[in-house]
Parts: sequence; structure tokens; C-alpha cells
Amino acid sequence: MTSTRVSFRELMAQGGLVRVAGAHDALGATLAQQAGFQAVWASSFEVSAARCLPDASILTMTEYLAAAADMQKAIDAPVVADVDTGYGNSLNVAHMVHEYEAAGITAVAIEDKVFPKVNSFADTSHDLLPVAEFTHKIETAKSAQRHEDFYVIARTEALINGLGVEEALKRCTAYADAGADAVLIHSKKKDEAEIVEFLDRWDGRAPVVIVPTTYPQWSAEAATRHGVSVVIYANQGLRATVQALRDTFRTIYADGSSLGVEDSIAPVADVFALQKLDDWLALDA
Ligand code: SPV
Ligand code: MG
Repeated sequence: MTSTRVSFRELMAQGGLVRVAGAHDALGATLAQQAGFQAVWASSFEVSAARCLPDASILTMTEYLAAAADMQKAIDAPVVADVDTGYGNSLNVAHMVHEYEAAGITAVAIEDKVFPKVNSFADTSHDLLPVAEFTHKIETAKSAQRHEDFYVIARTEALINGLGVEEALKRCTAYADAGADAVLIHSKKKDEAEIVEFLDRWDGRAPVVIVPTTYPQWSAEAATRHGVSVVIYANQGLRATVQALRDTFRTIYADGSSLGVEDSIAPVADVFALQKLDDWLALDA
């Protein structure tokens, strides 16, 4: 029931800023694509939050893959799978690449934290692997891939760890030289200053991906001007869901009826359309 799929590499080759929205299931992925996003981020934060578990390497690769595969099955746009640290050492990374590729995922992002990792915004330590160990993971991922198209994004948590722009540049240079198709520079600062400094000093040897969660004032247009290739809105959908469900349930419970929310919730027919009910009924006609 889906039309032609575009790989993430093909999308990147089209040029221009690629805008990506985070999701944790097929419904969120579908709504992101319908809103116009060119790709969907299978966020480890969202997938674990959907189970009310912390984003702390608690779910297994199989569970994250099942969520990413559900999303990819539902949409034509490529899923970029957040694969945390690659779920272990280099051999775990190789297995991850084989399994994600087999599920039709065309891009993954691996981060340079030590396994088990904790979400970047958690107030805890964020220890990094030595550069050589992480470049080995990148090299292993690239030699494990079976399709030329498969796209590996190397994410550094150097700024999250407080190591500064110099260390982030050193790491991203090494990751690109090890074969990463793009680098992801993450920051938890409330302004974009350290990201801008990174971009101004980056020599362009690989495309740059950003996740402007804590600096939402920095627009896609400004990011493009500074040379960003991909912007990921990683968790706004999840946070909208939390607030919408909370408000809706509280109102219905307090009012003793759902009348007060009827105008602000999607009609059942809207959900039928997302389920492609008519296509399914036609199959059985
Ligand atoms: C995620 O969405 O799981 C990410 C981005 O890795 S962040 O939560 O900002 O670390
Ligand atoms: Mg994550």
C-alpha cells in the first residue's frame, strides 16, 4: 500500500536542508511525514518513553529495531534510526547494521558514549569512548553494511560532556575520516553559540546534523546559513502527546463527559484515514 521509498542517502543527494521529526511508532511517523518532514527520527528517548522506561540502554536492540521497523513499514520517507551506542562493542554494531538493513532501514546514528548510555539531557555523567574505539565502531559499521546506500551518522557527545568545541571538532574529523557519512553535533546549551562556533570551524568534510531541542529559537533558515545539512526535531511530538493526553483525560474526568474536548480531538474518521481503512476494505471487496 506504500509507494516508492527513498533512501536517506538519496534524500541527502537532493540537496537543501533535510528536516526530520522524531517519533516512536507508525502513527507518529505517518503524521510527521504528512506534515512535510522528509525523514523520521526513530528516537531512543521516544521509544523508551512510550514504554515509560528511561532512555538508558534498558530496552534491547531488538525492541528499538521493532519500533523503527514499524515506522519504516508505515511511511515512504526514510527512517533515521537512533541506535544509541550501537548496543555494545564493534561486533554488536556489525550485528545492528545487518539487522537494521534487513528491516529496510537506510540510515542509523551511532553515538560515542560508553555503553550503557543515558539520555543526553539527564543530569548524570556522559562518559565518552576513546576516539580510536569509536572510529573502530564506525569502520566496522561501514564494512558490515551490505548495501552501498546505507548511511551511518556518527554522533559526538563531546559538548554534552562539557569537553568543548575543540574536542568535538577533533572527534568529528576522526569519525568522518573513519568513513562516517555525516556527523551529528549535539548540545544541551540554551543558546546556539557553541553549535555556531563548531559550524564556523568545521571544514565541511562531512555533512552536519543538529538536534536543536534546548535552543529552539535557532531556526532552520539560520541553521542552513551556517552550513547545517540535517535538522532533527527529536522529541517535540512526544512532548505534545504527553500534554494533549494529560489535558484531555483530566478534562473528561473532571467534567464527567467528553463533550468539553470533542472540538479539540481528532474525529474518528480522521483515525480511519490514518489506518487506511478504505484501502483495506477495498482489498476484501
Ligand atoms: C533521542 O531523541 O533519543 C536523542 C536525541 O538521542 S536526545 O534525546 O536529545 O538525546
Ligand atoms: Mg537517543
